[in-house]
Amino acid sequence: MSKLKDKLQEKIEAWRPRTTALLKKAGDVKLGDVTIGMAIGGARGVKCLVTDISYLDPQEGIRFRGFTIPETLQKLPKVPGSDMPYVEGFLYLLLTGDVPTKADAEEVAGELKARAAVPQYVFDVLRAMPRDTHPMTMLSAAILCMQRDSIYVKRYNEGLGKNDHWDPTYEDAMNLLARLPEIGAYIFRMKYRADTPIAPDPKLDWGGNFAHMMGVPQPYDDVSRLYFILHSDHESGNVSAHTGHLVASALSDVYYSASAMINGLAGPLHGLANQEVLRWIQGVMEKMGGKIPTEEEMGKFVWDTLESGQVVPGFGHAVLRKTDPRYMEQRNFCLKHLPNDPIFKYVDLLFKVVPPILEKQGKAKNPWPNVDAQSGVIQWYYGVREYDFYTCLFGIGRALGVMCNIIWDRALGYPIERPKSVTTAMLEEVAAKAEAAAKK
Ligand code: NMX
Ligand code: MLT
Repeated sequence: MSKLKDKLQEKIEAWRPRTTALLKKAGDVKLGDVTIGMAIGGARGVKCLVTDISYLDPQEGIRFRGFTIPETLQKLPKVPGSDMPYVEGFLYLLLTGDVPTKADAEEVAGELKARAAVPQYVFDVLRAMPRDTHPMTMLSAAILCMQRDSIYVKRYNEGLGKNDHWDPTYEDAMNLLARLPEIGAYIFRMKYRADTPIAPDPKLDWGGNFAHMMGVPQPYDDVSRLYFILHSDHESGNVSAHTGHLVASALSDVYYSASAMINGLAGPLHGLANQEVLRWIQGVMEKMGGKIPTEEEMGKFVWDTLESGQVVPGFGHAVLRKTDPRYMEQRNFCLKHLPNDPIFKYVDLLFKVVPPILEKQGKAKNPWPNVDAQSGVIQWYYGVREYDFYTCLFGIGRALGVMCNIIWDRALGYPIERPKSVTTAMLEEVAAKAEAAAKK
């Protein structure tokens, strides 16, 4: 067994009694109420998911295993010669809840390298798709076609005790994570770099190797490490994490789950917003003939977007009620590395102009920017300008969190997810009763 898996087993065995005790002693204790607004409104605010991998506070933003983004970046061991941590060390943190040593991170790096070979049939599937297929469709299909290799399915069919489900899930999850950087970079090079894939370099770490296979020089390796860490997890309720969990709850293996989570991420209200931001900015730039607009001019573009019934991409959030700390971390990166980039100037101008407009319009509950408003500009600056690829980067990062969540779902024996639905007539009846009671 790998050291990480050993450690995880210890953690799981120590954790299980907590879940069992909660269910046994406090299963009937209420967590909150569900209103008609919540039921019609996308289950917003309904507390009915459990995860210990990350927690999102509306005011503070994300904490990974209890650590804020700056704390996470500061505590994790760094790749030699880089400013950024090993993504492998971050995976260790997400899975176990413990901060790894450099040796721990390198051990995980070794484990992932040993699992990294992408089967030839994955490339064959990608090559069989029309070249203008969206890269998220390609990524989803590449993941799905590896389902035939699922160790979980094999072990399940042989007869697997409930307490052991996490073990082959771990094997599948680590195999999938190990292969994702090469699959992502292959799609990029096949589609956008005249079909010139670059072979992996086994000496490099997960993030560094991705940058190498993308063919983008330093400091893109650090950009990749930062990007994957920032996008990894955002508690359980967002569409991608929730989809991964939901599909896995039917005991579908991680390939089915991860492919589905990629499909959810591909929507413009979720991960695809990062390509939409760049598309929107490019449109404004074209209209401005490349010149940086004044605040008034930019304000007019924002109002035009709102008045045409579209959302301003990269702004608003279902949970956050302040600027996303992932936005701030990337903004700090831009201020350090690309302060004079024209697209960064646009993005920064939007930071100034959009929130007061959204407040004035009075619809969005959160007028502040989210992670997607800043992520594209960094990619653009380093030469990755094919913005329909950006959500794949999000997806590769998000797989880290989703895989950790599914392993723990299995470890704690979470059941198949099955919330209850009601009809509109039932809601009307509840509403009428509440109105009558209020009149008494
Ligand atoms: N531009 C214009 N209108 C907005 C925006 C925005 N950026 N954000 C929210 N609204 C509208 C929203 O469409 C809704 O309108 P209506 O009542 O006509 O249906 C109203 O404000 C209330 O929405 P909220 O409750 O504030 O937001 P909700 O929780 O429903 O949705 C988002 C959250 C993130 C989907 C929404 O803010 C949005 O569409 N933002 C733009 C797209 C985006 O940046 N998505 C990426 C989110 C982060 N991620 O990576 O996933
Ligand atoms: C995410 O990272 O998943 C997005 O910010 C969306 C969310 O948390 O709802």
